[in-house]
Amino acid sequence: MNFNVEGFINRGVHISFKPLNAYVVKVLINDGKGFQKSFSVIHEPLYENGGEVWNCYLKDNEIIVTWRDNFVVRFKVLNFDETHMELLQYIDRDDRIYGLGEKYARLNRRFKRFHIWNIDQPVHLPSGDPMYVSIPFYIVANSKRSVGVFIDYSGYIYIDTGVKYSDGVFLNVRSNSFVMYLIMGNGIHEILRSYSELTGKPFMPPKWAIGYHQSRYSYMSQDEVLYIANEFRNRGIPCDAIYLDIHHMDGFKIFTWDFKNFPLPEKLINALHSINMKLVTIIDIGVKALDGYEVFDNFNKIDGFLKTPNNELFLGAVWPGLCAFPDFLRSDVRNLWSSYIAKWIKQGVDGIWLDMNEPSIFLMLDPLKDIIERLPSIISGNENVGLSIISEISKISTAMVNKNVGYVRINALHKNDDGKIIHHDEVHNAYSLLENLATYEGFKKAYEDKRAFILSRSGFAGVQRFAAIWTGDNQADWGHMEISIPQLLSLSLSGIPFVGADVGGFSDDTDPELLVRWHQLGAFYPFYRNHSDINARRHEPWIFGEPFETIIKNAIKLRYKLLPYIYKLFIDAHRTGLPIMRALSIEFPSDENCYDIDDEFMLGESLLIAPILAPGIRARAVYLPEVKWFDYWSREILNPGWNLVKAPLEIIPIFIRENTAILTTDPKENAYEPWDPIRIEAFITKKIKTRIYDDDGETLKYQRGEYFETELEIIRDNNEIIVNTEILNKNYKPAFKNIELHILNGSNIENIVINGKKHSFTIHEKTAITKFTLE
Ligand code: MIG
Repeated sequence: MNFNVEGFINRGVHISFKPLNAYVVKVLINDGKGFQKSFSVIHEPLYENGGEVWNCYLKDNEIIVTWRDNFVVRFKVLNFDETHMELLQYIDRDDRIYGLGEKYARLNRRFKRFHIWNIDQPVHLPSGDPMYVSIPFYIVANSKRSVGVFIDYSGYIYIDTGVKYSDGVFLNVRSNSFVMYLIMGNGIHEILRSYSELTGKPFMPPKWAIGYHQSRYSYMSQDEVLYIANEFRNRGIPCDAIYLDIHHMDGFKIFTWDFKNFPLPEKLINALHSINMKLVTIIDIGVKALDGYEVFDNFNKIDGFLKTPNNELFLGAVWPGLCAFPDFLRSDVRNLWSSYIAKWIKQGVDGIWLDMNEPSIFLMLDPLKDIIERLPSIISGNENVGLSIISEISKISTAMVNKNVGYVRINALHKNDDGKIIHHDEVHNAYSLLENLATYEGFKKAYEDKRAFILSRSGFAGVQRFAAIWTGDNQADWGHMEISIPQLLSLSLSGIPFVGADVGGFSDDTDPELLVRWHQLGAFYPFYRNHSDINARRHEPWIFGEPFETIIKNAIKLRYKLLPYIYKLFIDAHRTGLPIMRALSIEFPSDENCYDIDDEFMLGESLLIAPILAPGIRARAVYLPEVKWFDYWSREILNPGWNLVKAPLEIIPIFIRENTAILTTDPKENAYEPWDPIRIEAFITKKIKTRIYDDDGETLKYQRGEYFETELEIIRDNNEIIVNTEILNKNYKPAFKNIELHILNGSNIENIVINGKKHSFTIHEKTAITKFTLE
């Protein structure tokens, strides 16, 4: 076997291979002039062994990698110079491509062109690429093998998945050297596990962060915030957090309060906490460039902002007017930022919402000056002056970039900790990642032992370590609700499990049916938040009255009912990097019918969700893979294949997979009140292995072993159920005392034995129910 090989191909491209373990091989590529170490997101160094499974070599300008003798990856180096490298990866006719983070595209990303470059993209359309989050990681998969490709480069990358070459992935990396990781494994699960070892495991959120959240751009005063929060309690609609958008600030200056409308922030926070409601406030990335504004002055004092090539402050217009941008590449800048975050949350603010962090700059000042200087020539002899000015200006804004443009350069300079000047071009996509890191550190500074909650719009590979991601400014549109599924599935397939889209739609006006259907779908998003734009009608759950309010309330309650199951998925994601929301194809890799399905999805391994995605629809076709499924509403058992399932307005079709169980509880008004009892709802024909997990839901004590975990094995032998439990860890005393076992297909059960003891049970509507406790 060959490893640690290196050599030259294509008249000067230098390649070296370094197998890191049995699943990951590192490929270093440069133009022959030496390797230039750039910013890297690689989190945990992988141990170096297991190279025996790899065979890497160079042949005819090609990079060839085999794994366990059979799986082959082939790349050809097409072109290169000191500014870029072009590669072609050969793929098979039946390959699909998954991943690439947040895109307006379906689950299978093949036959498209994408820009890897973070942009403020409120135009959610196929032509509106790129978007806020770009992840240069994709998985090529067919029924025989899957391979993950991760390019550890934070500058611009162009990826063409089948337009230029229909049997290839064409990559154009705008650098003369970069590192690529090839990840192999038996199936996508294994690949995602290695990817998360490379880029970092997802953070574990506090329990309240996985409840329902209410937001609006903006709740304009503390009275309004309290009114909304109290409405939830008065109406008995569960809710865990309320959000303050930019109007809580004084002139949109970050880390300030507008004391006119929010005169007593501390009182507001206490009042919210007294009704078990958390507060999340927005923080934009730009700092108003204003002498005398403390935040600006303090970053300036450490020379902590991005500079122009002339070594002046790099300035751009955002909400507060002209802003400067912290240089998060530097640890002293991150340190100052995290101190501000710490001070801010010490007031009692529970979570931080990071917006505009691509960074979004409406107009960049230097290029604007340049346009103004060139105006005479732009105008002279021009028939449509307005249009040509607008077209010039569109090039100096980092918002709303069209796919044909794809890339807007921010001509600014960073300095790293070694004092080296680094152009923003090289680290653009990592800018928000580093802001997230600094914000996360702020939480640690404020409360050493408390879990952080950050919601971020922009991100890069590795952002899962710090934040949840939402998909930005969607619209109150059925199509946008539908596309949210492949968007979130793809983020999940890119290592980021804690994801959601604005429920109800951000901009434009929602309607009752859309709001209902979106709440039903959102109940299964890992991140569940209702948010709306300043110009859109408001859409809190009660806004359209009955019957919609009750239906929405029930959707939210369904979420709270499922919290023990969802929380277990979060700890699994935290431990292993596995997604919470999963494409059917990763749960059923050998069922080819699933490959492109993205209007259904799995939540964990047990639940299949088939949302209603158009108005007036009261039934839908649902594809059920491979096994039998238990219809949660009709309580019937369905066969695999295509089924027509009823879906009146009150119902979102959901199904429990054969030989799995979900964990439920009685919904409370918030997510962290004790879950008691815990119900194991099992659809069993043979055998189930499952776990119950709990911890205090807010501290990091679980990292020191203070959690509760039990493994359960449930075996069915015709009319008999045998349960064996094994306590794996009980260093935390869970709140629940009672466990209920519900055998959903239990009409003929005659005997239930738990840990060797016979238990009495009742049968209610085909479900056999018994109670037990764990000692
Ligand atoms: O350009 O802060 O995506 O959620 O409400 C608009 C105002 C700026 C964009 C975010 C949106 C937020 C809004 N922000």
